[in-house]
Amino acid sequence: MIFHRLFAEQALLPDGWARNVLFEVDADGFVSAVTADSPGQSPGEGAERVAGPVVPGMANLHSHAFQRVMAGLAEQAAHPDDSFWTWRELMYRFVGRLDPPQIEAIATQLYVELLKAGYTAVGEFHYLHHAPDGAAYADRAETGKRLLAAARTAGLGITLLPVLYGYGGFGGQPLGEGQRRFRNDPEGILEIVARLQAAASGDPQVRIGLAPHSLRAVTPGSLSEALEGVNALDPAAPLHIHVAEQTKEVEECLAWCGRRPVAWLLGEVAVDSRWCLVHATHMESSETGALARSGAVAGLCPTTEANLGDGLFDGPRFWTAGGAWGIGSDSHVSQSPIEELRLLEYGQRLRDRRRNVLRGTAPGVGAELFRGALAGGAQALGRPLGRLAPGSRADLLVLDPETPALIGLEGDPLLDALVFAGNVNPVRDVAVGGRWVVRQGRHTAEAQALRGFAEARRALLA
Ligand code: NGQ
Ligand code: ZN
Repeated sequence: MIFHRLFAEQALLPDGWARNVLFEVDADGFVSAVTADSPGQSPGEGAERVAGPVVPGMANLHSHAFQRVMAGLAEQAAHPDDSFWTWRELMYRFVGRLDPPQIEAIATQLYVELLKAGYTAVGEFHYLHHAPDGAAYADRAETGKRLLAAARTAGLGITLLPVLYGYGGFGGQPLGEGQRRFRNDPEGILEIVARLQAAASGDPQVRIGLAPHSLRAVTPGSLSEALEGVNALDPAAPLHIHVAEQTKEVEECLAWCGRRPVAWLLGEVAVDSRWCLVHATHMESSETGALARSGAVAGLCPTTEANLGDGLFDGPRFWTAGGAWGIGSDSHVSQSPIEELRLLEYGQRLRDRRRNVLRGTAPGVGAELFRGALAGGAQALGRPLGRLAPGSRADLLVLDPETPALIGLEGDPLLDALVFAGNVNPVRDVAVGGRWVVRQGRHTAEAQALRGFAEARRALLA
């Protein structure tokens, strides 16, 4: 049954830009048909003519939603050696104060913002499972369900990745005080996965995966036990892990096993296209090539990696090797896919003192970045996203044809301008599963979401 027909004068389809495109969307929010060069100026009856060029919605493959409430609050110099690790201490202090309704309120605000900026799906890397004293809630999946509720309220697609977090460092070191809320053994996290799968069953907007937090937070035994368990529940479940974000992690991994984190992971675990390796900042060239060949997605989070002083990904080598990649907003110092893509390229330019570094087959660098992040993001989230074709989700953006950055442009040059000059948000309307969630830059739930967020922020600052 056709639920909705949309007509766009210009749209980015899997094979390239097309004109006069008629999209048909079914009642479950999947694209059921796409017809380019649809006859005449008056398309088939009942079609809604959209106001500007249409592109697929962007995937945000890495989010810790609760960190939205502390974005911007960790920018005061405290020690001469402020670092990722001192930021993490501050983050643990915020974590200790949040209750489930606040977690939901913060996530709702974040998800509304992500939609307005052009993300239509998120990968939620969720480790804040338990009460502040470390005790499990009556429903072990309580906080995960809060995130599903926030995504539903906002209308955002979600791949929820419950996190296995068992240890405080390599070799099974005990957890610190600030990490008590994260703690699960394989059995505990698999129960959460199963409960969330049941809660999400039949919902095409939701997918459940699993995320070992990092090699710091698991042992080889707990990792393989959790992977076996999740494969029994869903053999295609997306698998995400933080890896090699900081040089200290690389040093500690070398001290523990004599190998670097990415090398260890690729050598000991069957890493394939189901996997997303988040950050993968510090790799030797052999690791970069091997990661690209594994088929896994590199989950790049440029604004957070810059904010936390991580380092720069070796883009040229990974691009040459044909690696898959996508973007995430991680700690949410930015909610804009444009800013992530731009900073990804700018970091490479600043390091290499060259221009147009992350190039693909087509000349446009912005277009290459936009397309690459659509494909890798869809892969990492394990949902049919990122392409406007039959069988995929009808998640799309209508760009504002009146925004100065885009005026007079079409096709790939429009994407170049979007990425490198889209400073005023050029996203006008957003549909997820064929339903409008943002119209003329406004989300229907934005006022309510902001009130909930303001309350949570006030409570945290009190
Ligand atoms: C996180 N964030 O899990 O929120 C981490 C910090 C850690 C980033 N890596 C904590 N950006 O890695 O131990
Ligand atoms: Zn992260």
